[in-house]
Amino acid sequence: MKQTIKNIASLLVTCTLLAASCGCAVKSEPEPPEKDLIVVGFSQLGSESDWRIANTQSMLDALSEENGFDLLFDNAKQKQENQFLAIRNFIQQGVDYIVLAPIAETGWDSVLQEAKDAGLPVIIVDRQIQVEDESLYVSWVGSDFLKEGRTAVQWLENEISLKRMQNENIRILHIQGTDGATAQILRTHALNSAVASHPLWSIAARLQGEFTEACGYEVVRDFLETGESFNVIYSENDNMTFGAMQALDEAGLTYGPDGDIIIITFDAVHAALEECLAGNINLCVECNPMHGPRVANLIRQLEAGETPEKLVYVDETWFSYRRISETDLSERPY
Ligand code: GZL
Ligand code: ZN
Repeated sequence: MKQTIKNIASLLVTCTLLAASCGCAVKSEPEPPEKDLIVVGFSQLGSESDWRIANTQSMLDALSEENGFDLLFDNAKQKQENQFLAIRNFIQQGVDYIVLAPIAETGWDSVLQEAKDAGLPVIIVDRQIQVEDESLYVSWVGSDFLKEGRTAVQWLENEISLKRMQNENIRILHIQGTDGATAQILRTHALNSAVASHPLWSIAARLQGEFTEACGYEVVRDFLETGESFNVIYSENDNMTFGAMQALDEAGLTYGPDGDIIIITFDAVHAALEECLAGNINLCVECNPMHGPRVANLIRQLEAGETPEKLVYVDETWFSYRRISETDLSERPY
């Protein structure tokens, strides 16, 4: 028995020496192969608003490595040509999917044809695109912007009767977002339809606020110098509203439930809900930026060979000064 043990021991020593000498030292077991991540190229249009920041965060959180994704992110800084560049880059890099948050509805046919020729599925988020060939994108995830606008004008109609203003002229200062963005097109359409069907409603002016606070401030400040009268602001996003409020303050004009001017705003980001709760904004219409989970699910459906819905609408609500509460703020993810 002893001899056997001695033989085994000397054999082990020999093996180890041999392995070490031929340089192929005995390693631990081989690393498991890198789990194959789904490579996604995401072209985000910019970082112009609180809404956009929340939208980007939602996408980064959902398309994370622990969720099985390798995300290539590009911020186009509000320039469509930068989105074209990003998409061509993603094609070159051989991503598995392209996700696009388009700055405007038009101009996408040729670059998305290149993605299609490369066999790359494209998912659109937020604003919509108008293309000749609808097969250039697999799915769109976003808001029903027309419903958002209709929510706002129906609320205004009701508020006017609650305030016994039915026989007063309603002069609306309309602050528009980026021209050609679906959010701008449809929130504007809802307002125009309402003005056309209410004889005492009119547009005092249409200002181009680009969905930014700085621009919102400048165009309202310049408008106030004209002395034109108005008693409602219909602002197509919260950041332009914040800029408008600063211009109103500087001009000594009052707004909100106890002021002379009714303020209606879109997005319902946290800071806007705080202003609504504080009695400075009358109505916040929600535009839900949390597209990340839906996009991740769409990609998983495609990975599983399923055909997802072409249009996936997110759920949205609204908050007025009459019904907003502290809990509304504490419960919200953005
Ligand atoms: C709406 C989105 C708009 C937001 C703005 O879905 O496209 O763009 O309302 C953002 O805040 O800039
Ligand atoms: Zn009506």
